Amino acid sequence: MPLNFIFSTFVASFFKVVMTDAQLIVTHFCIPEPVTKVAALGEGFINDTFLVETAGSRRYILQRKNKTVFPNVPGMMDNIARITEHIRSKGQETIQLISSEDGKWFYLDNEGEYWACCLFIENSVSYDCANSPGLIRSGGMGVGQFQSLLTDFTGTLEETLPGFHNIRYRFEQFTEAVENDAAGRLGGCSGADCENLEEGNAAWGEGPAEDPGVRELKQLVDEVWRRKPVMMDFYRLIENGDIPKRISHNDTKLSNFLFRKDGSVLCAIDLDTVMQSSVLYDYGDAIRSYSNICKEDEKDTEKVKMDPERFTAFTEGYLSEARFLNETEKEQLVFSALYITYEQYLRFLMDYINGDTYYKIRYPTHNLVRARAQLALLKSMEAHYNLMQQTVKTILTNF
Ligand code: GN1
Ligand code: MG
Repeated sequence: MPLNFIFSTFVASFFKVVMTDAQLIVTHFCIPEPVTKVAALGEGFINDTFLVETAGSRRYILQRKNKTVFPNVPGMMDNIARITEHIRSKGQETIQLISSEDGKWFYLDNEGEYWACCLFIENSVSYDCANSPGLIRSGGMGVGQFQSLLTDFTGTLEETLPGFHNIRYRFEQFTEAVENDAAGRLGGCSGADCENLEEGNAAWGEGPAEDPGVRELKQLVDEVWRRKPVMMDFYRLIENGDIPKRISHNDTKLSNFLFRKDGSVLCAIDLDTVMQSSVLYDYGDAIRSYSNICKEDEKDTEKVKMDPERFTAFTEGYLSEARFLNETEKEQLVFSALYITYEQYLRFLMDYINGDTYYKIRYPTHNLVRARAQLALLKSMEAHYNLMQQTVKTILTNF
């Protein structure tokens, strides 16, 4: 039986089980209208999402939160409740959580799984690919507005995902992944000496004649090490406080924002990762997502490009709203895009080496394909670095 067939049959039966659960779970939330339908929604990489239809006019979103990824779901839900309340108090649209029957922002089922529910925001559109400059500019405004609305939030937020964008921590995880080679994808016993890197190359141990897949994977690992010094230089600015900690979203890809039908931005969704960290992570992640002319998992890496026009449109929108940045933040905007694209490259590659334990995948080499595409995007950003810097300078001077 072909491997892809076995794999998709497994994915389909997995969703059937979660689906049946979802129909029962939804009854534990305070939804006043009778529920008529629960159906799987979207392509989140982490949580399982469902659209709940009712006999009334309102619809709801039900999510099973991934407790392997999020170690403290109650703390995370508390963060979301507080920040959405803050945003709503300013008259702005945001997610409206629905409480469980026992008055909590989550429901813990008998299997120990956490679920959360919120109102579906009607008359909204979401996108996976940004094609018009107007939409991209609106997206930039959306990220800037979200951050601006929270600059005066005074409480302390739970660190939902400790070390999420901390590259020092990611290097530790990556070293461990390469040395363990848990799925045998680096040749069974990687033999790599990651602690004593020379010129960015892991001293790969002698192994049997390599197949091309293993050889490519080792080259991809070396692409990570080669850039380690510059990534650490950026991260030190965060550690020493030159880049301050502010409340940020931390997962600002295009599909995590809703738009109105006229193209203007409505609000940020997927607030799981909102924490006190750097706003540059948001800007950088959004550039990674909006400026790429291809999908995140494009197979043909020749096609993957950072588009300078999209970069300009997003940056104009963002800077028109994010008026609170200090000088170091402004200077580091462009590098933050390279940093987050690199981090995402490292994370996809690491998950492939680990045997796909973190991101959901649709086919066996999905994480490898994603990693290759992110590396291609990073190289395109490196090639356009001076142009991007010039663009930011010009936009800032014109304000
Ligand atoms: C995940 O949750 P979702 O699908 O919006 C991931 C992000 C990655 C993104 C890549 C908690 O985002 O960090 O950038 O996939 N979220 C988490 O598409 O790891
Ligand atoms: Mg998410």
